[in-house]
Amino acid sequence: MIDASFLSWPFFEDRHRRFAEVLASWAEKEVSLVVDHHDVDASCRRLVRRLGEGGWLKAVVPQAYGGLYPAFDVRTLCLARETLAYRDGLADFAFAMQGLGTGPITLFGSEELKSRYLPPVARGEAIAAFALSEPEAGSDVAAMSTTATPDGPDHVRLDGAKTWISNGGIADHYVVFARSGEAPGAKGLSAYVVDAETPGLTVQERIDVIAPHPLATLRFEGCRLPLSQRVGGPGEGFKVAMGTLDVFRSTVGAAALGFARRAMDEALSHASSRKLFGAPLSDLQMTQGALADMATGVDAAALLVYRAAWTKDQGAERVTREAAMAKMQATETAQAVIDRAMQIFGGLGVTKGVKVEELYREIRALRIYEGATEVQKIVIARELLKMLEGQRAATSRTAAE
Ligand code: COS
Repeated sequence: MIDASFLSWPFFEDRHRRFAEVLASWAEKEVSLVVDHHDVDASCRRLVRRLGEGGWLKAVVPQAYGGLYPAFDVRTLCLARETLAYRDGLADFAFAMQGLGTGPITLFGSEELKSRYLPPVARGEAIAAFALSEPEAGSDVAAMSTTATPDGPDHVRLDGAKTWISNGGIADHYVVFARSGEAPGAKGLSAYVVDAETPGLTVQERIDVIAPHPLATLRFEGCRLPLSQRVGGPGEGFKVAMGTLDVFRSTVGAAALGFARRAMDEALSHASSRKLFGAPLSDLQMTQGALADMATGVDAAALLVYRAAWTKDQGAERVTREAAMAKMQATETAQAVIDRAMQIFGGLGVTKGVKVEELYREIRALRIYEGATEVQKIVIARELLKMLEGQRAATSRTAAE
């Protein structure tokens, strides 16, 4: 990475700086040995195993279950995703899904679920997944229609479909959200851990996307589960989903930063070596303007990502607004930075096999998954309006006293 000066920012401690440096050199050596973009299933299985053997997946679970720290250290998660994404999109994906796929268990699961599911994930011996989206409910989570119906005193049965499920088809277990019916809308959902081999769960279809990774539609037909598989209380599924996304949305921003920094570095080295009109491309002021805009955008996005991560690590109960800002700004900026890098590369930039072409495909989904940019705008505006409401209520209380 040409400019790693952000590591000296006060958001970080020395343990973070060491983590990022050692992971960067590990990834430089290891990732290309195991990644084959033409076989994403095998690549992700190998990546999870290698990340586990390297000890890197300890960052996604708490210390008591084989992890690094007593609770999530969001700065470590962000640095891991940024560093891995800089190297390769699939490496970031494999790491991120181990975290998102067990995040609900870490944050809301019973002791029994934690001890059963977290240690193998930290060792890279089990693959995790998070199944929230449905064909008719992606952004509008409360509209989901997969049902969890009581089946005897201690069981539920799941019926419905989940789609765009990352690691669908290769995961060993899924955290699945379903309508359990305690109340209408957001208050009537619950979350369950479903083992991949549970009868009634099938992979209906694999989905191919512009930056391929394991992705599928899952079908649940009379999929019977003991209630002990529920994550959190009955009707708490929406809170479980949103609480998990509050942690992981900042990390999506971090992955976008990794892609953007790589595009920046590719553009810088190309612009300084490619000759045009008898001089390096980087001598042209238009190129310099582009590089300056790219670098400034990257730093601004990084400040928002690490502000959100630091705020959570300082003990904030919710970082809904900060995480939404970080995710939105970093993914949108990364898309623009990569696009400009491609422009600097010219015809070479759109050529298959060239890194900026890969980055151009890799970044696109990040503006959509874990809450599209438009959803982040709704979340940010609602949080601001809530603050105003709180302030008005406080003012009228003071006036009444
Ligand atoms: N943490 C804890 N609780 C939260 C929360 C959070 N981050 N966000 C909302 N809640 C609570 C609310 O406080 C509310 O409870 P109260 O009524 O007791 O106040 C309840 O959950 C319902 O919230 P809200 O009214 O905001 O629900 P909506 O259905 O209107 O939510 C959005 C709308 C768009 C915010 C939500 O559906 C969302 O984030 N969608 C995107 C989901 C997503 O990321 N999809 C991609 C799939 S993962 S790849």
